[in-house]
Amino acid sequence: TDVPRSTEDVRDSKSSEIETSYQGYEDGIRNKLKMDADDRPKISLWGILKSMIGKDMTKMTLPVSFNEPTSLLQRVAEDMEYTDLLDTAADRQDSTERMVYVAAFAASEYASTIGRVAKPFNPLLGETYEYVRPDKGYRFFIEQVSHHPPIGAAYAESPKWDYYGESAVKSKFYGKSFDINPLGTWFLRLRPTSGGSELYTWKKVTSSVIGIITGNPTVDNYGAMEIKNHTTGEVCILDFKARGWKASSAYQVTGKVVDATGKTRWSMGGRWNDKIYARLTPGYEDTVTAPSKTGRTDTNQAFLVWECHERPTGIPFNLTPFVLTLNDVPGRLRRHVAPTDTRLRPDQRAMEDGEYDFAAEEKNRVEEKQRAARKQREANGEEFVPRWFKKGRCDITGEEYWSFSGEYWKMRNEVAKGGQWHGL
Ligand code: CLR
Repeated sequence: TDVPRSTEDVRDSKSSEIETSYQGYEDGIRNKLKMDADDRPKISLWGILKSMIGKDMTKMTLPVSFNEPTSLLQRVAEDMEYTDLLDTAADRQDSTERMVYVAAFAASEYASTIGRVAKPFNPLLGETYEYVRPDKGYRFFIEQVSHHPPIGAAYAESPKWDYYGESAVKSKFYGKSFDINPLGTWFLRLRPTSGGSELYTWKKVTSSVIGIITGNPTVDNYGAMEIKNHTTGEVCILDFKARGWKASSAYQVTGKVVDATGKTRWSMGGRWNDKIYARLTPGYEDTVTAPSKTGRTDTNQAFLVWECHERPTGIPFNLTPFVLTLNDVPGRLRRHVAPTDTRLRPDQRAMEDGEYDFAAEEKNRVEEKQRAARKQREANGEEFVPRWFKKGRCDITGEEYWSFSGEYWKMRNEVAKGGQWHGL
């Protein structure tokens, strides 16, 4: 029989499980790439793309110099840059205040899209990527579970929360803009300090490359994001304004947190490339009692919820300091990651080291190998089965999702003791 466990017990057992995955990460994070500047040939995007109007990204063959040395799996791991917002959310007493921090987390990942007009490497079927941060107390894992259409299934966990979902995008080049529509739902299981657990869901907004024809390509993110707390019935609506003709609308985001009875409790606003603030709706001051550690004193004053990390210029490919930690493979880590890990891809490594011709050659080679494997599967009448995720249905929202058993981390522990990766 299942004895209901206290939030504290769940947090404790999560914490000791996650700690077993710290092996290999003892050397800390890197703060630079091997090369100091990328000297990719500057080619006009429009010159290459003009013949591809109407196509989606999977049907475009572009020179490797349009790539950046990340994979789409690692672009999903970029969501992890501001997980401290989730830790803070869990510590807040009031559920509408928790929502403010969860919403800021959902918006925070867009800051790093600026200046990144480049194609991430397309993950191979069955490719995996793990990222563990002992200093932050979380572990992240993702597997490419489908190639056509490309789908990644991700699962991140920490004592105070689990964050999981499907990364699948529909893209289309319209000539004027190149639009990327994320389709999957993201789930957040929060374990508040005050007890119990809450389920939040949301979908990501549209990313778009604009200014292609004028030779000034820029990434914009726009659309409405609805973040639902299924446990309390509270909702946050965030509206990312499309960059219009006026410079003043660039990066703007506004929003509100609405309680289960439809009353607005918080208004939110700011810029997704910089800062996001929240202000309590007058009349609800008494509901939020816990003193906020963000320095908010007067409840009627807007307070800073999130601030973008510094963005030093001059990092190759316009990467951010967080992103450049993702593809690092320090000596001690190499023997811990699965043989399918992105960090071991020779083409992406070559790109990172500025060896563009070799990157192109290797990219061709691994993609050919993947094509041959698919033909072989078809000939045998077999279908690809994801190794670490299974399709399930969320019993709260009724939606399909990718369920993760945690087996990846268990096998990783076995490998550390001298075992072998198997079933890959
Ligand atoms: C946006 C946030 C989502 C995950 C995600 C998936 C696809 C990414 C997109 C993000 C950002 C923009 C992106 C896109 C794939 C291609 C596109 C990187 C990270 C770039 C800007 C397109 C470049 C155009 C080429 C023709 C050079 O959670």
